[in-house]
Amino acid sequence: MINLYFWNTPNGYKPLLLLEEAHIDYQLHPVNIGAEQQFRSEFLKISPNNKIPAITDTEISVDGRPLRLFESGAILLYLAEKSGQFLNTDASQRAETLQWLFWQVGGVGPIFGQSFHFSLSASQHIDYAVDRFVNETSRLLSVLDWRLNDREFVAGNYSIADMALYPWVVEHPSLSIKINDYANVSRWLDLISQRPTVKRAYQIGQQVRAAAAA
Ligand SMILES: N[C@@H](CCC(=O)N[C@@H](CS)C(=O)NCC(=O)O)C(=O)O
Repeated sequence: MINLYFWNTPNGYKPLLLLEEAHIDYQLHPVNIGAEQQFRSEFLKISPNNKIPAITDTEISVDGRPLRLFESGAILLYLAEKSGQFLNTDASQRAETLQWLFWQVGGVGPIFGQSFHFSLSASQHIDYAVDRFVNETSRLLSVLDWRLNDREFVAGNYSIADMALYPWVVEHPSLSIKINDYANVSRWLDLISQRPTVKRAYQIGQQVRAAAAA
């Protein structure tokens, strides 16, 4: 069984989308990062970088303990290989999927993250920082829009590359970005948001947040 250490943030949703979609047996463990639970010693043993998401796999023993993994890209890759789903085994399609997965973890995640930070939560408003990160976010959306021009999903069928990108891109309303300028991205967002497993993952995330607030 997989234990998922989760909070309802874009990075948290990535493995939840895959666990739901692949019907993998899992148990969810909320880690309220707003309440600094990511710094608890038990969690740091699993995720020494003090960030969600993280997983353990009780079916795989490493040094006598369940396998522990942090970093959302590594988790997606591990779970896709474990389940044999959402990562094409054909060498060229697999490479393309991983290319877009790495593009997300190395580019979209950090840049969107800084855009949200400087637009919404920084203690001071810094025009330079907002412009720099929102402009780069727009450029990344143009790249995604180009990629989606002649295809439904980022690489072949719905894959871990889409699952990595969707939770970040779907947060666009918080930024001063006009998503209608990216018609292919808009279509892709609509398509993914209609998947029952995606709806379910977001319901679970909202329930986790609501339970913590109660
Ligand atoms: N590169 C990491 C980033 C994870 C990350 O930034 N997680 C955030 C939530 S989206 C977090 O746990 N922040 C808590 C903290 O920094 O203390 C990944 O892809 O898993």
